[in-house]
Amino acid sequence: MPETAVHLGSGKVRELYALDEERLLLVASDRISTFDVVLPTEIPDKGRVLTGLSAFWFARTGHIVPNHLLELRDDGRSLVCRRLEMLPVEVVVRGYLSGSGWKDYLATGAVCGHPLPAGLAESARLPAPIVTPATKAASGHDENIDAATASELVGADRWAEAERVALALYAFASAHAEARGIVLADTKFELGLDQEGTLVLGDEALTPDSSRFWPAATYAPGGAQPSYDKQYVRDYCERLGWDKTDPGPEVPADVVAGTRARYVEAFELLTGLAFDDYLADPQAVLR
Ligand code: Q0Z
Repeated sequence: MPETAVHLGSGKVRELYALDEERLLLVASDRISTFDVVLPTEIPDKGRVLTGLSAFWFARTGHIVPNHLLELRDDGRSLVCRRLEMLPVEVVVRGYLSGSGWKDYLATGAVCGHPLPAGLAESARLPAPIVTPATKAASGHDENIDAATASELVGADRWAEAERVALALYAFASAHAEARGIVLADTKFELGLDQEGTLVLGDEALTPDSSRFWPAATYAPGGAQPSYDKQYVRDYCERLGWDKTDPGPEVPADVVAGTRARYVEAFELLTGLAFDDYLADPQAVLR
């Protein structure tokens, strides 16, 4: 009997379906967003790269926290997942000073209530990684909150557990990435509870869409860092002089090819697997 999937929602670049009461299907498209706008041009296999990377990390971090992965489908772009009760707080771990963290630091000398030494440069490595919770605001954008607010939202003990798990995941993944030439500057985890009330890692994890990946070879604090994956697209958009409002521009074939190559390179460096081998047999990433 074929399964019927009920569409539950769309993210900017992903689709979510219900398979039954207990199982969801997460499908990663080849859509790409930049400056918060989804572009009309797709990056071939981008969804497979992100799905393969998520599955790779889920298969290797079960000793830190259980996760929602039940099955990686043979299309290489969809994950069958356990349905969780997601926490209303996103758990961001930052090892470097970038994005909203850098803005917060400039304004207050702290990031989401974590006091930091004076005189840090943009993109500087932090003395130690910090957890900065966020909530999905009504605008759809993430809104940074402090730890006290996160504790109120999920309970102090649960928040302490989420922080501990997120820091352990970041320590594991950032060491793996840095040894392979990729700086994992920061990353966002989405955690949920299973039917027994156990904390479980959900959504996508440690992908370039949920993280900042920087090339280690050119890392230089003192300014913004190029993105490992999206820099060609961003540079093209800047050269065009697009005003960064919807709709975004079509992207030419050479920029698409260069961007696809960067996604594939990140996949191959992090997994140690040839991307063609993933396409031929996605399950290879789980072994
Ligand atoms: C993930 C999202 C997407 C739109 C809900 N295991 C889970 N249990 C319950 N809920 C979720 C998950 Cl992963 C869940 N999202 C984010 C993903 C499209 C929104 F592909 N929303």
